[in-house]
Amino acid sequence: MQSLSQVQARAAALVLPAHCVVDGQLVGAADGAVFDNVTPRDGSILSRVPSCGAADVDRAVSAARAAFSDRRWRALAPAARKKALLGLAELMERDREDLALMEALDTGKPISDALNVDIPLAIGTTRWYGEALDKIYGEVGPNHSGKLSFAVHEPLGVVGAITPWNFPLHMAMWKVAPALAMGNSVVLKPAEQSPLTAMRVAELALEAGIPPGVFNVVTGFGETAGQALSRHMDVDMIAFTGSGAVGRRLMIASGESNLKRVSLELGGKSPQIVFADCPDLDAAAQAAVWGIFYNQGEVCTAASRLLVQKEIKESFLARVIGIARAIEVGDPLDPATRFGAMVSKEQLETATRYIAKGLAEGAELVLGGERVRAESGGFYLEPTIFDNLTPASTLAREEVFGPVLGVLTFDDADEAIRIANDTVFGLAAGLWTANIDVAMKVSRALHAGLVWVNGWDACDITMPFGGFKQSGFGRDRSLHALHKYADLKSVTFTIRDA
Ligand code: TXE
Repeated sequence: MQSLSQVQARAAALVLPAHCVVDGQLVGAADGAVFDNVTPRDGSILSRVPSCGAADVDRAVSAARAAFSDRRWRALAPAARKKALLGLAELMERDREDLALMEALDTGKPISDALNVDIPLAIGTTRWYGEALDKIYGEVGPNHSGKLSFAVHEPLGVVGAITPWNFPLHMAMWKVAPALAMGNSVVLKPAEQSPLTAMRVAELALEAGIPPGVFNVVTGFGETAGQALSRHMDVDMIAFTGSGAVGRRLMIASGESNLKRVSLELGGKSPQIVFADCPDLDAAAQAAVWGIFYNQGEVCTAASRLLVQKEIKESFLARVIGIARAIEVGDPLDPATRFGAMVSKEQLETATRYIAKGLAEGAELVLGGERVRAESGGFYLEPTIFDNLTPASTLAREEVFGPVLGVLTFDDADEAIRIANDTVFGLAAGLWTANIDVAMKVSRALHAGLVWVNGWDACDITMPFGGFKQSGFGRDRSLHALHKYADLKSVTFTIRDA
């Protein structure tokens, strides 16, 4: 897929998945309801997708429960489960171009990102947890000789995963892969904006030999399918990535139903701090630009606040603007595009509202701010930069989840820490300095689950990912994520004299 015409030809020939996967069957909603799946590339209808409700969720949960109860997955030898997950990763690899096309069409992200970032990361996640699952040990307690205690990891049962649209398959596999690795059954409800890759991967899971009922996908809206899953009395856990508003509702739903476990990966207002002694201003400027504009700003760790030390502010901002100005907003299917469409009309309107608010509050618009390519029918917004924010500005406090960067300044490390931590969020933060003492002090003082020094978004599947404060709790990635999908059981033998 080297050129736009080649990609378009592939897209035209692509057979899109049209079904949910429940108990190993490809099914529609029980009442036949469907919704229009719109592509933000041009606003056209891409496909029609089952619009599931409570009855469909109930059916999927029953199938998942039956698969858990008869132990068709969890009782398999770890090597056999590992083989199935690695087999799934192989099939995703085989179909990576199709999956990447679905992702670009569903979300408006550039095909090159879908192909080179999203899908490889989803495959890598699946493989990593497949490889890890037979290396998880329990513990033996330090008992006296009359007792032998051990703690074992027991799968929870039925895990409901509710996932977002910004990295649809990648975020889904962050939850599905470790949940399956620990022996659970899963019901995945992908975001209504981007259901296609989840539907296809559930089909591939069957092909890979994961038994029917173990990995189910129900499509539909948050208010219907998502809510039914979150309130279901036979779901043991909800693993969620999305907005804080829905995160709150999930905790209430848990409290009002069966006290199911909840893990939340929510948004952020992540600061990137550039000190005057930054060791590589070019790299920092690239990171300032792509830290916010990658994936059209629709990233939970987006570096939406740029904090620059006063003495280099003008020169550094000029570099940042220079790089950002050269970004061309393009067709997601063009392999040359690095910046595509926003996921939906609603998301475009939200970002546009925030831009208007920034202007009304007196922030200085220094780049972008306009909708572009409107004639295509798609939802495109220019990379946008506001200078001279104050820590109290709306744009310094609320998550836009779009391509809008706000610039603030600081005098010294203490002020940078104060501004950076002055937020209800705590997902990611970064700093650029050549001074090891400053790097140590600031990295330890930042209230964030992820801190990057002299780089942005610089870690991988091996390290835990998740937030402090209102960015949520529970960790995706790394071995820690496996423990989220298991309970610890202590078993104690009393040893009698033989
Ligand atoms: O998210 P929602 P939306 C943030 C970001 C964005 C805002 C709104 O700030 O601007 O959220 O995006 C399901 N019960 N993030 O509206 O609604 C929904 O169907 C159960 C940050 O798309 O949170 C989808 O599958 N489920 C973020 C998922 O929740 C419900 C990624 C996320 O949708 C539900 C996405 C309900 N009542 C948005 N309502 C990140 N942290 O990366 C919705 N859902």
